[in-house]
Amino acid sequence: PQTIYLKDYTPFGFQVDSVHLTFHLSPKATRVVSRIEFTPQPDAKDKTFFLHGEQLKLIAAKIDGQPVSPAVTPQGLTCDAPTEPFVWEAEVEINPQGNTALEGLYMSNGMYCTQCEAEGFRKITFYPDRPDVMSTFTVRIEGDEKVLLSNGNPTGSGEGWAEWHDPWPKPAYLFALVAGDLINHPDRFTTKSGKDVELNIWVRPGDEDKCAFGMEALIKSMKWDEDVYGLEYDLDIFNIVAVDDFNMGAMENKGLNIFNSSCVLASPETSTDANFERIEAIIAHEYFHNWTGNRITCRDWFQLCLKEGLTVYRDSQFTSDMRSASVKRISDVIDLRGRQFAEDNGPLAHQVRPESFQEINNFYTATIYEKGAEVIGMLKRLVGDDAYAKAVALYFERHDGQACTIEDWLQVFEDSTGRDLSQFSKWYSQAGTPRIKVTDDYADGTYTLTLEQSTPPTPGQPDKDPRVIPVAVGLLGQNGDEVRETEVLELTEAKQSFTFEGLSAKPIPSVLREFSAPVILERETTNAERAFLLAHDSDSFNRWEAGNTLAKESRIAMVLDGAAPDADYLDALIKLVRDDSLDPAFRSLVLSPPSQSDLAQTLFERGHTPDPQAIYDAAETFAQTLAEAMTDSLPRLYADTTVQGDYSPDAASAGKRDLNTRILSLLTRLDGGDQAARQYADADNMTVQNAALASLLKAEKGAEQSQTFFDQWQGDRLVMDKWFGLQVACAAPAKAAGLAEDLTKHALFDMKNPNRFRAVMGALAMNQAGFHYAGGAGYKLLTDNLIALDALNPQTTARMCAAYQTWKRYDDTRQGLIRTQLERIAGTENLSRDTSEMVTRILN
Ligand code: B3K
Ligand code: ZN
Repeated sequence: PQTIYLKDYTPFGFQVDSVHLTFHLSPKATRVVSRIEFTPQPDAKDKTFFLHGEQLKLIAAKIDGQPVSPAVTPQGLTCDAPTEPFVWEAEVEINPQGNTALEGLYMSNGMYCTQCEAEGFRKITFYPDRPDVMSTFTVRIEGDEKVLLSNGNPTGSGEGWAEWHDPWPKPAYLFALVAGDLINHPDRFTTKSGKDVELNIWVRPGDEDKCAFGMEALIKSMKWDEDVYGLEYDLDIFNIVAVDDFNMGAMENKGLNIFNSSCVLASPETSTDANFERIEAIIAHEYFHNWTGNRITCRDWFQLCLKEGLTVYRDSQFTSDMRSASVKRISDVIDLRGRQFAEDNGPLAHQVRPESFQEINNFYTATIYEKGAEVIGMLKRLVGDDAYAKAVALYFERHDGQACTIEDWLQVFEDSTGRDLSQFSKWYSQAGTPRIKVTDDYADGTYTLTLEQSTPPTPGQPDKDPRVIPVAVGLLGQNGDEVRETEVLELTEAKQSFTFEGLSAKPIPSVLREFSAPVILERETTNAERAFLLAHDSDSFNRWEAGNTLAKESRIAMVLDGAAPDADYLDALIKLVRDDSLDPAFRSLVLSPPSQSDLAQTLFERGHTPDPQAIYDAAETFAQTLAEAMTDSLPRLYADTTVQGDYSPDAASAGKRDLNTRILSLLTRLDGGDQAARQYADADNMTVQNAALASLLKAEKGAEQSQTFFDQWQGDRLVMDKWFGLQVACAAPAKAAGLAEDLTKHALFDMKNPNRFRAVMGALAMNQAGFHYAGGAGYKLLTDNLIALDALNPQTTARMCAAYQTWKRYDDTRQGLIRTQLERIAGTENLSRDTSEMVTRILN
C-alpha cells in the first residue's frame, strides 16, 4: 500500500464553484448524477484533472456537454480538461445494499445513509475528495422513502423527491444523505440573533420515545456555544438521524448529523447513567463541529487534530459546565491513561499531527482526539483564559470558510498574545508521553522544586527535544493548610529548578494539579505523604490522584511481593468512602480500582513482566479484604446511597448511583448476591438493573437473571448489546474466551453490526485477565473474528486490532502466541489496507 506524506501536500489545480447531485435511489443500483462547475487555477503546480472514485460503475461522463472517455483506475479517473471554467457531468451506479464497509452510501435496516469522513465520498461519485476543496452543494433525492434528507436547507419536495441546498461551502467529507421511513422528534431553537431554527431527531418507528434527552442535550449545546464561544447556528434546520449500523459514534455532517443509535437514543428503562452522559457529550461534540470542523475545516487529513482536539476540548468544557468539573477531569484522565497512554507508549505511538499514513481512518485515535484536546488545554493554561478567548475569536474571524493547518491555529495565538509558540508546537510534532522526574529540597525558608523532563523513543522518533510543559503546583503546610496557591510553572528546559521563598517549614508539594499536562510524573515519595494529600489536598484531582497512586502501589506490592493490601491505605479509603460531606461521584472515583491494563503498563515500565492473572488476583484480594473490613458499614452505605423516587439522569443522582453500584459489588462479596438479586428484581431503570446483573455475573450467580434479562430485552438492539457485552466483561479469566465464543454463535450475534461485534470482541479485549489467559484461546478467537470481519468491514476490524498494541509487555509465551495471531492476520489474502497497516505497525 502507498504511504501518503504531509510534506507532499499540493493544492488541487481546480476550484469547485458548485456541486449538483441527483440520487435515483435503489438498494442494489442507485444512480448518482453529478454536475460540477470547475475553474482551473492558473498558477497551479499540478494541472492534472484527477477525480477520486472507488467502486463506482461509470455510466457516462461529459465536459461542457460533450461526452468524454476518462482513464479510470480503481482509485479514480483522469481526463483532459479545458483551461477555462467548465462543467463536469457524470452518471455512476453504486450498490448501497452490498456496502458492508459502512462507508459511502449504504443501507442499515432498510434505510439509506452515508458516512463520508474521511474518504468515503469517492464511493458515491467521482470528485476531488479532499478536505481543502470546498463548495456549495445542491442535492435532489428521488426515492419512495417517506423521509429524504441532505445537508443545508430544504428547497422543495413532492411525491418521491426532495431537494436541499447547503449555502455554506464545505468539503465532500461533510456530505450526507438519509432516506427512510423515519419518524421525527421535533423542537425549535431561537438563536441569540433571533433566528428560528427547526430541530429534528429522526429515528425508526418504535424509537420515538427515546429522543427527548438527546433533544434537550442539543438545545443545551446550542445555547452553550452561544454563551461561551459566541457561536451561533447558521442554517434554518438541524437534523440528527439515528442509525443502527455505524462504524463509530457519530458524524458532524453539515446540518445533518448522523449518529450511531447507541449515541443518541436514551430512555431510563434502556439506558444507563453512563449512556446518558455519553449521549449528552457526543451530541454536543457533533454540534460544536459546526464551527470547529465545518465552518473552519482541515487543509488535509494530517491536520485532523485541528478539528478533533479542539472539539473534544470544547465538549469537555461543556460537560464540566453541565455537570461536575472535577469529576469530569478525573474521568478524562482515567480515560486518557487507559487509551492514549497505552497508544503513546507502544508500537502505535504517533504524533498529534502525524506526518504519514496509509489509511487515514486508522488515525482517528486517542492521540488525535484526547491528547489533541490536552494540548489545547495546556495552551489555554499557558496563555490564560482571556488570551485564549481572544485568540479563538481571532481564529474564527480570520479563518471562517477556510481549510486550515495547525500553523494557522498557533499563529492566531502568537499574533494575539505576542508569545513565541515554536517550542510549544513540539506537542504536535513529537510523539510519546513525557516523564517528569520531581525532586525537592528545603533550606532557610526556601523550597526548591526540580523538574527534569524526558520522553522515551517512539517509532521513527528516537530522540526528543524538551517541550514547554505547564506544571501546576500548590504547596501545603504540615497541618494540611495551603501555604501557596496553585501556580503554573513553565518547564522549558530538560532540567529546571523553581524556588518558593519565605516558607517557615518544608511544605508538601501538590504537583501537576488538575493534571495540567499529559505526562507521567515520577516522584519518590512515601505512602504517608500520599495519604496526607488524599486527606488534605484542596485540588480534587490531586486528591483523587493520591488515592489512585496508593491503590496502585499497594496492588504492585501485592503482585510482586505477595504483600497483603496496605492497611493504611485501606483505612484512609474507608474513611473517605464513609464521608458523606464529599460528593458521592468523587467517592465513587476514589473507590474505583486502578485499571488492570494501567497496572500492567506500570509494572512493565519498572522492568517487570506483568502477569495478568496475578494482577487480577490482587484486585480480587483487595476487593475482598476491603469488603470484609467494611462488613458493618456496607448495608447502611448501600441504603444511604440508594436513590429514591423517579429516575433522573442528572449528575447528582448518577453520581450517587455510581457509588451505590460500587457498594453493591462489595456487598455481593459478603452476602452471596442476595442484595443484588433483590435490586435486580425491583429495578425500574437500566442503571440499577445493569448494575445488579453485573454484580451477580461477577459472583457467578447471575444465570437466572441473565435469562430473564434476555427474555425481557431481546427485542431491543441496544439493550441486547449490553447483554452480550456484560457477560464477557464479568466472566472469570478462565471462562471469558469460551463464553465469548459461544456468544458469537448466538442467533442474535451479527458481526455486520459494529455495535454487536464490539459488544463481544471489545469486551473480551477489555477483560485483561480473560483475554490474556494462559493458552491463548482469547487471542485465537479475536483473530478468527478479525479475519472474518475484515472482508466485510475493514474500518471496524482495523480499529479492534489495537487490542494487540500492548503485546510486548508480556512474557515470551504470550508474545509468541500473539505473534502467531498477528502473522495470521498479516498473511490473510486480500487483507484490507486498513488492517494491513495496523498489523504491520503493531508487529514492528
Ligand atoms: N468526525 C467523525 C469521525 C469520523 C471517523 C472516520 N473514520 C466523528 C467526530 O469526531 O465527531
Ligand atoms: Zn469530532
